[in-house]
Amino acid sequence: MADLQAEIPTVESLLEHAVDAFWARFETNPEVAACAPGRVNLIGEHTDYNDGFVFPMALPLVTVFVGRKNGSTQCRVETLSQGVDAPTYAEFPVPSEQTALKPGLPKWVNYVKGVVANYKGAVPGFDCVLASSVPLGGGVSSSASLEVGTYIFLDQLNGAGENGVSRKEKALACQKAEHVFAGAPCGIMDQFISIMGEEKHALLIDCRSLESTLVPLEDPDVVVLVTNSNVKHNIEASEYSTRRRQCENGAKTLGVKSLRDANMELLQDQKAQLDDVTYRRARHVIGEIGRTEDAAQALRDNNYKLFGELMVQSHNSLRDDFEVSCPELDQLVEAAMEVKGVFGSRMTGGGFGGCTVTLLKKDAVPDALEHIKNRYKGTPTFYVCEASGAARGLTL
Ligand code: GAF
Repeated sequence: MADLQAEIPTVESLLEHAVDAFWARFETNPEVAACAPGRVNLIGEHTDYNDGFVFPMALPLVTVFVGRKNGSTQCRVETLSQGVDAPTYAEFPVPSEQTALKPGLPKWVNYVKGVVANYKGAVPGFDCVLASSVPLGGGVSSSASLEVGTYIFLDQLNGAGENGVSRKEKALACQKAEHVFAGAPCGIMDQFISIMGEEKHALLIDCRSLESTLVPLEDPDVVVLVTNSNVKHNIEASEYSTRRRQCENGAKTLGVKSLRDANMELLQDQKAQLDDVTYRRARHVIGEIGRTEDAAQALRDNNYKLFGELMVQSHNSLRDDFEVSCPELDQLVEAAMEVKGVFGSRMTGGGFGGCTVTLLKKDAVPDALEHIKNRYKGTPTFYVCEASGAARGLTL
């Protein structure tokens, strides 16, 4: 049933909305525009901060920026996103030796401010309006799309081009912004895919070397379904830091730099040295890194059956060993797996709410949506997504 799918606004319609709001707020027209996508991770969860592999794709859900230099030393930003903390308009000074930027309120502007503070180049005073179709708190990287979009918007203000700074460096600057200005000790996956993704491809990222490989994802008979549980349990932030610490402790006890350097043999050998929780955290990460490489190969081989099996193994491991799932995500995955034509399904992102990702035959979509909607106790939102393009400047 096609109408169960959420409509994904086009970049053009978001742009139009932002331009109208810019005029209403600043009584002039914007001169530059940029956008950056959210992402869905197909497999490879909680592996990025363990130097492992991840396998995300960029989504057609994006954050759009329009604006212009304002000739002052102030950055003035309005968001059109629903559900952010008030006020939706904020100002802060261009950073200088005298004025270092600090995080504050409203929270949403910290992502913009953090990137301004970490931008590799001169930041002019600017006026800006942003509009987003990436669901907030949905586990599909609304924050990374905000950060990366800010970076590319600043590039556009400065006359576009790469400005001698590589896309990887930009991703790292955005990750730092999130660490320092949002207090979230995230890995590199979300910023990296937002700035490096490509249409019709998933991206296998080695989070140690930051080398990445594009893998085609364009079979007309197979689709990626993102299902938002529309719940967010607020233990996520503290649990994320706890998981990072547990992984670091596990690696230390195993005598390796990071869990990327461990394997199942070493883990079994050293089992007696680890408490049960650390053992299970390490087992998830070691298994998940292997599954991610295998899944990328399965996709290259068009072996969707194997890919789907790896997705389910990933979900079970995140649920039982890493303990970052929740009843809502488990229910969505179980319901999806009951539908004929579904290859695999799993939670995606940090966990404790947000979205699941499901790989299925295109002609199974109507049954899948109907069945999941009926089985899920909450209200899901469905997005049938194609792998989409990276952050970029837009023409007004
Ligand atoms: C969040 C983080 F931001 C990512 O870096 C990653 O660790 C993910 O959770 C879990 O795989 O999205």
